[in-house]
Amino acid sequence: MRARMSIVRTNFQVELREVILRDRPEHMMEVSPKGTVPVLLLDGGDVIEESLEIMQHVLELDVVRRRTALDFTQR
Ligand SMILES: N[C@@H](CCC(=O)N[C@@H](CS)C(=O)NCC(=O)O)C(=O)O
Repeated sequence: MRARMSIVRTNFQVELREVILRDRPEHMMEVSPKGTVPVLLLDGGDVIEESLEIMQHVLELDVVRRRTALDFTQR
């Protein structure tokens, strides 16, 4: 839930896939053999498998994005 909340809060675009845990999709198991949710597959192929780490990653990206926007408005 916290991972999803951070994504909603920051408005990052993701492709959200609901998973039925008793019938895990093959692709999910390929990228994350651990088989737990949430799991975030990044554009570059890296995988984040812990909700706390997903949240931290998303919030850090948001800080960078905000700083960049601020720099731009100050020019
Ligand atoms: N520490 C993990 C826990 C993840 C976790 O246990 N997720 C549950 C669903 S909420 C799960 O995938 N369970 C797999 C199972 O029950 O087989 C995190 O916060 O990301």
